[in-house]
Amino acid sequence: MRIVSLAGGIGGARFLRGLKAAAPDAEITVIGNTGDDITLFGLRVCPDLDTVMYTLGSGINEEQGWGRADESFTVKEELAAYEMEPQWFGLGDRDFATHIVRSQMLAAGYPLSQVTEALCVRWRPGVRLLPMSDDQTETHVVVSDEGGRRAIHFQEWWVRLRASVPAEQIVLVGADDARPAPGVLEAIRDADFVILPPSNPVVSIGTILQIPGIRTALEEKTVVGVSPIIGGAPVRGMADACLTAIGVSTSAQAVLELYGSRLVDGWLVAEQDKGVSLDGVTVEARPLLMDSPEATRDIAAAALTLATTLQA
Ligand code: FO1
Repeated sequence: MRIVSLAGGIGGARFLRGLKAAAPDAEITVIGNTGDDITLFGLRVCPDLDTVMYTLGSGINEEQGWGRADESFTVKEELAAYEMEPQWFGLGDRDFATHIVRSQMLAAGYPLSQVTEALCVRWRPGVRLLPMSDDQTETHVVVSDEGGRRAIHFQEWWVRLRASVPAEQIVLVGADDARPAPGVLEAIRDADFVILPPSNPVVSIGTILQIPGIRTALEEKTVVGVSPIIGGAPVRGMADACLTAIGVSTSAQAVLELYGSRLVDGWLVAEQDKGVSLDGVTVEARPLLMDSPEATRDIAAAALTLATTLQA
């Protein structure tokens, strides 16, 4: 069985762990969001790719859902001693090694997809991890505060401001000129079906869908999504702030309509959202809290069962 899954940050990576447990013999290709990527201290940081790689490779800081386990922050402290900015992004010593290897390979001319493949030789995530594109794109957020109206990097809005300042616009810079990374369209074409994890529908899944060609390719496939919103609130993260920024209400119904029935064939919602419906989409209600590996595996298994049913 060949499965393709679009993944963003913490929720997506955790869901993928359940997907692997639910389909241990499947060939899983993960198309990772790179809109969160940022260059810091001359190093290219790819948060969503690293979160998937570390989570599935058992190197993740489990409580945080990002960064490495058993971390130390000596380099970060030394950079702060030199009054280097930014100091609001927590890069750990072990994590720095990943960004040094990645930056060295990128500087040598390797595309991000080959760099990611090389990093995964060590981490062995048990899935094929592809960046959505080898072309550099970045999510920037337009805000107005005492500094006036300006665009800031998504990470500054997300980490330094904790999305406390309304995002007037969320823009994927470079989207129009970006091409799907090698293997992305082929993986979608060859997949038995596609699963959309409960990742952020705007800055993770939504970002991947903005790469020209990806949404069109997905519309040809059987796609089952898992709602990231339970009972009007995101389970984790700040998807509500992102949805508000694009004028979409924070509900399982609104996210399903955002994705649309051309893209999504099946939609898993939590029991309190069982009234959700959209023509052309099979909606199924079940517990959606990924509060244990078993619960996560069961949610992924339900998505696979629904996809198999719809495929028939
Ligand atoms: N998130 C935070 O809330 N605070 C941080 O200091 C932080 C550092 C960080 C370093 C490396 C990395 O891969 C991720 C990091 N994140 C941090 C998470 C990151 O902002 C999010 O994982 C994604 O960009 C959104 O899903």
